[in-house]
Amino acid sequence: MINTNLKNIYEGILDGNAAQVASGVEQALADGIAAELILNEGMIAAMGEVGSLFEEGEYFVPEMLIAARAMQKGLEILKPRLAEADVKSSGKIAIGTVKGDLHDIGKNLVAMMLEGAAFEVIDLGTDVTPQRFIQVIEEEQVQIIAMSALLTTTMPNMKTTIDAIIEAGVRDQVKIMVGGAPVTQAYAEQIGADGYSEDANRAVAKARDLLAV
Ligand code: B1M
Repeated sequence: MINTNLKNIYEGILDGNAAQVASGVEQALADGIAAELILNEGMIAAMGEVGSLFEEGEYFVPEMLIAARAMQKGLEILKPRLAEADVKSSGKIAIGTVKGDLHDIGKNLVAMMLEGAAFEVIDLGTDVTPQRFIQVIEEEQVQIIAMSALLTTTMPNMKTTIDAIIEAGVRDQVKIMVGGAPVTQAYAEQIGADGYSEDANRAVAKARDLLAV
């Protein structure tokens, strides 16, 4: 840990202390630490540790939940710094966490970075049904459907959604991108997605790639 503020952010997330995370992020930005470093070294690293503590039986769902709230608080402050604000729209994307899955931090991060790269983003939230994805294709003429999943048990709902999109006859109207901790390039190919990315930055590059912008 290279800096006291990053340490405060990291520990604030582990303790679920949103106020400590907020002040840590503000102070780190004031000290000139790059937003991406704060995100990766302070916040994402801490959530990784929260996951490990959960696996080891040291943390339970309530601890994960308050850690997630503390991270969201920090992300709100970081958001304007992560967005590099282009003027021209790069394209229209609907993003959501698939049915049965309530994890939204990674999805929010991807949405934030896409907005920062001037994509118009429709955030469908969590636990998004295949029908909702189809509705947004039909009603909003989005160019990309972006799906996130954090659970091995909900990952198959990406395939269910793609199958439903094909069934609805709208598959050729959109590109489909997938991501989330258990998702891989091989899985994306297996279920017929057009693109996969392992993190939010690469999601922006992939979206640009898919729309050739
Ligand atoms: Co849960 N959870 N959780 N959880 N949770 C995990 C995912 C888990 C790995 C923890 C563990 O065991 N180590 C485990 C899953 C195991 C598995 O499936 N193999 C797990 C479990 C088991 C559960 C429950 C089942 C626990 C229970 O109830 N017994 C339950 C399920 C609820 C449900 O969804 N139905 C549950 C609940 C929760 C909370 C609600 C308490 C909370 C979520 C709060 C919220 O999101 N608002 C929570 C949390 C916080 C976690 C961990 C600790 C952190 C997740 C996170 O936010 N990471 C997680 C452990 C871990 O990940 N180490 C865990 C930070 C975030 C920035 O990373 O989301 O991976 P991530 O996003 C990354 C990339 O994946 C990528 O970009 C982001 C970074 O740049 N990415 C995309 C994500 N989406 C993308 C989409 C793209 C491209 C890239 O294109 C479309």
